[in-house]
Amino acid sequence: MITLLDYGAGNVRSVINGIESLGETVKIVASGEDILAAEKLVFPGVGAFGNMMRILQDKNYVEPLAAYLHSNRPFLGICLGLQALFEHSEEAPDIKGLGFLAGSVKRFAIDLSVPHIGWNGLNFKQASRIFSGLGGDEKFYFVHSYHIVADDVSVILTTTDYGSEFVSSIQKGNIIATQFHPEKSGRAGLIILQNFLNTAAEPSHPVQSAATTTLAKRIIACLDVRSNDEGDLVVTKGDQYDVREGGDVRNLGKPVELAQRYYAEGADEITFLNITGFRDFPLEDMPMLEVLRQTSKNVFVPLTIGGGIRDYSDKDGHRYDALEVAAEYFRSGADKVSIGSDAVLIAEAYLQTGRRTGRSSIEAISRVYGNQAVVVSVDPRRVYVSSADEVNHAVIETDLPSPGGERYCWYQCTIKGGREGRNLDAVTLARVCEKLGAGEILLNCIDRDGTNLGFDIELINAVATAVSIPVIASSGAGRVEHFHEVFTATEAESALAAGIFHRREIPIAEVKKYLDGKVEVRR
Ligand code: 1PR
Repeated sequence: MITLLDYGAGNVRSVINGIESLGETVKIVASGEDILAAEKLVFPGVGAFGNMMRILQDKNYVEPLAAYLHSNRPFLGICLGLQALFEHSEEAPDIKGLGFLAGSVKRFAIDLSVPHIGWNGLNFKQASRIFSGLGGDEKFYFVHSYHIVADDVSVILTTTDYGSEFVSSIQKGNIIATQFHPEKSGRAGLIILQNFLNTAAEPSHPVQSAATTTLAKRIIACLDVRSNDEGDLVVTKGDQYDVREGGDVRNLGKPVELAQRYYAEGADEITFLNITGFRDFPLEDMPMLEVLRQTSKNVFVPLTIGGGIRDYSDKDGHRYDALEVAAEYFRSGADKVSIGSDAVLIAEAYLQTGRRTGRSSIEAISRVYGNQAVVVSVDPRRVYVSSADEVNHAVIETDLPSPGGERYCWYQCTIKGGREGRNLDAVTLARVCEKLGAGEILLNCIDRDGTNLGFDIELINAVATAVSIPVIASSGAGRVEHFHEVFTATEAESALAAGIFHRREIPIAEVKKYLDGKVEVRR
């Protein structure tokens, strides 16, 4: 029996699913006594440091946790569950950590995208039982803006390189903690979980073959989901966002089955977009929540869900806020939520008043769950103009002039799945959303969607150079070379595709095989 400390701030379902997939049962902590009575305790910290410590204090968990740690019974901290062990964090300078280990938590001060999101390797500094069976070159999933600085270097198990070298796991006796998420790190992550559960596993000291670790470019499979006319939830796919063919919604398969297939084929992440979420209220859309629950049972890579994340009043006048919608998604197995239409409206309001309200979905969700949990999905369309100063938008000079010869364009944001164009450009939207707390930009392109013509490199460059958060390039992938192009001609951290994977035109493994040796990928 594994005791799991869930303080209600994120996706612990994946940790439970990971442990259960290894044949163990999980008991969720309901009181301080449960912590004191635990035989093996797992603490998956999610969200923001200050919020986490406040909840631990309010629930009177701090003392039992300290007592458990000092008893040296098996403990596995994950992500914030590692950071909590230290004295304080720059993320919440006035709030004390557990102080079990000397040191602090600092924000990345580097010239790279922050958060550090994605699959990176480990430099092994000493042996541990949790490494038993690893080869040394495996990559693990990270998502964080802060990292620990341990005063006592003897506790450091591994480091990882991202701009500079930071500590990615520690061990002191039976107290083990990782900055990466084993429950989101595919097969290699499950090996670590298994070794933690098996306290008799032999210590092992793998050796990484390269001198430093490198963050991999991510390949993301995207599933656009909606109900078809028969009422079945299906994966569909549009051509420039038109998902109907001969009047019917295109049906490319079942969401859970396809997600499982992409996990098995090596997808680094899976994104579900509930494409009619803007008109249906997601909390009434139980099938979509069920898709997440079922998928997260045996898909151990990050899951993002988008569609309909906004404040909402139902027909009886009951008001729900976006945070409640997101919370339900996280509880059902999502690691990140993606906000589309609402982000455009939020940015417009911000630009009008110049003020943050603190109440927008982006701000509210990032405050509780951390910036890394908030993706902004952008649905832009190219608009040509004849000169750079014709409009008050971020205009670029394009190598792809309009049929009429116009050499300038801007990218107009749309809402409601491309149905409504707004007076806002994608570059400004991305900048404002970063300021308000978004951790990642999912950059679609209506012109390229479903065309197989390749990613819109000009759009991606315009946005990626304007923000410091990671950008996911999306729309238009048709050949393996397109992935190479987007990773070498832009600063995109990941590339997302749908049609070529659904139609089995190019398997994910073939994309990775082509990129291997040219661009860092997870094998
Ligand atoms: O506005 O917060 O409710 O979110 C709705 C979400 O649904 C948004 O993220 C929006 O992008 C998405 N969406 C809405 N309508 C459509 C549609 O297709 N009619 N899907 C739609 C957009 C997602 C793309 C696609 C890539 C790759 N499609 O990410 O997967 O273009 O396709 P490809 O590789 O086949 O070219 P809200």
